[in-house]
Amino acid sequence: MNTAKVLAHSGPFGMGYVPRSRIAQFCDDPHTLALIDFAADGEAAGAAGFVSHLPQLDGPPVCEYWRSDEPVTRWQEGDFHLARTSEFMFARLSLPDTAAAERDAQVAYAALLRILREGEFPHLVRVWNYFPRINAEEDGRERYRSFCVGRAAALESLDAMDDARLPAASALGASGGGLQVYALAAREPGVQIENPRQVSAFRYPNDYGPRSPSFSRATLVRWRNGTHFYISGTASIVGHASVHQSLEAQLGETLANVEAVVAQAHRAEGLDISTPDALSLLKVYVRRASDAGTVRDWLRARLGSAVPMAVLQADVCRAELLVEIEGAYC
Ligand code: 3EB
Repeated sequence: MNTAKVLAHSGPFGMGYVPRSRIAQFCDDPHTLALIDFAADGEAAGAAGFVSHLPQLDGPPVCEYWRSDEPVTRWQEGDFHLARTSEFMFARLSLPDTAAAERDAQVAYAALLRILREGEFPHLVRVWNYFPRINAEEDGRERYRSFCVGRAAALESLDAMDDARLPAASALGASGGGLQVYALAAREPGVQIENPRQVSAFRYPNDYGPRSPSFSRATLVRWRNGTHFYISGTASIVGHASVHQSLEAQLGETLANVEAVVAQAHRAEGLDISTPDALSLLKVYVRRASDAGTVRDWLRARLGSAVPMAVLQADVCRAELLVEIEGAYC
């Protein structure tokens, strides 16, 4: 397989999807930064592999593959699996499943920040958060809202709650595992990009939970050899309100939001792409598995066939939302 082409990129690493049947060759390659198997039967073995419990719904099975130009140094610290190069650090953590979403988030973020600071990569630029039963009630509150409380408490206690430094993020409900967090961190902060169509999530009113979600809509990172752009999970939200009930209308609004954030980065920071069809990677989360084909066809009709895409089953963090899209340019 021509991974050079699959992972054509600028900056210190590339991201792409590779057929699951071909991952053996990457498992213990020192350039493999991350190998993410979405399915639960855990083929992504090797030091860099892990399973995200987000079943893939479209096409032949793929794994998400991150390849570093520099060989990575890998180690473990407590529950954390860590990898670094001279320029960035990648951390991941899986906790056991619990009935304590708030505490888990607090523990995970406090430990994550400490480890990143010790490693001298104190600035989170992109974070993924997955945990089961995200919309279920626990101690009288939706688990997602409790997660937001715990995350905010940890960031605050470590003096990392500066709005302008919050990373891009995704937070979705998985079909198994406990809290899983994986994160990319840098020596310098990324440039936060917000979406002019949406209220910043860190300013959501408390109708959506006692602590607003601690993330930015996107971050732009100027690495030594090129710029990356990381777009948070993006849904059918205008202002701070969820809009539309139908899948197609939600898709339209979601894509308009992704377009807006790419255009904003182009305008404000000179990102060299201005539309989402030029992204390097899209990940699409659908709540109902039966929507996968419709969503894929709808997106292909608008974005063409160039952008690599995977459609995964996941619960979006507001119960009324059916679809969420994240992306990266690298
Ligand atoms: C939203 O726009 C949809 O809590 O980390 C998207 C991305 C969402 C990240 C998070 C939540 C998070 O509010 C939900």
